[in-house]
Amino acid sequence: MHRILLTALCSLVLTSTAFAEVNTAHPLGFPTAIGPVAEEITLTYNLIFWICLAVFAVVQILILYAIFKFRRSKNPVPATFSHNNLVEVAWTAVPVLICAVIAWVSFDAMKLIRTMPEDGETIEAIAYQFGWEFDYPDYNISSPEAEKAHVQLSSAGVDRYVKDIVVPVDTNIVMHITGRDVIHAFYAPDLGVKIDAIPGRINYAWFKATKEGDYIGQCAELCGAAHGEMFFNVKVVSKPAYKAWVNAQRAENGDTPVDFSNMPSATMAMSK
Ligand SMILES: [Cu+2]
Repeated sequence: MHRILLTALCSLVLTSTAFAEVNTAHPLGFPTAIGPVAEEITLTYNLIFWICLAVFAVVQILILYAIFKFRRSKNPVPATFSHNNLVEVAWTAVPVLICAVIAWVSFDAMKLIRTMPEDGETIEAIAYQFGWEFDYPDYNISSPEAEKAHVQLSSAGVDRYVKDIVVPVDTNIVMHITGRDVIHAFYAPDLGVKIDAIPGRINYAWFKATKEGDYIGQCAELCGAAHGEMFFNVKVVSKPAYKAWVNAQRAENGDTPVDFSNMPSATMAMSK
């Protein structure tokens, strides 16, 4: 018993110091949701969490009540009944109802997450051992190689070069995700995206970042020795900054600048 308590205490101390050291960790709940997909996931999670908590509280109260009310000292003769129709119907109907609500909310969220928007930007993510390639097929450009470690990661003790996926704010981004060698996973927690990158098939995911900033992502499928270093950064910039970035990248490749005012709506909804 002592040993169990000691182990529990040690792990508690260790986890709390770990949280204190790595300020990117979120000890209570999910990271702040950025955009509709992440918000929907967080809402669904929180709803289920509060239902679980309510069920836990009701069951514990009933147990304590029964222990007290039906204690042997006050009830020397055991009760003789074995059924109670009302209680049995209630403990069947209430869980069925709870499950129905959870199913409804979950499928609703799934519909939003799995339905790719028709407008917006398309970006291809190709995972490999051990890094990422991000291509913009509509502009014939790729994310350039990173030249320095990302500040959010280096502050957490990870000295690793990280590629940026540059995306415009308030725009639907449709990701086409695949792998080159083994199975990886594209995971950007703040944006609510997590999907496997599988060689030989393309998986789809979308997000819409509603706030400019840097959002660290990483591979979330054990893929080999340096799996833990497969970070990337989703860099959300203003629409004008994004357009300038696209054209600067194209200029480096020797391509003509894109005239964004003439883009077909299926490719680019940014002028709206
Ligand atoms: Cu990996």
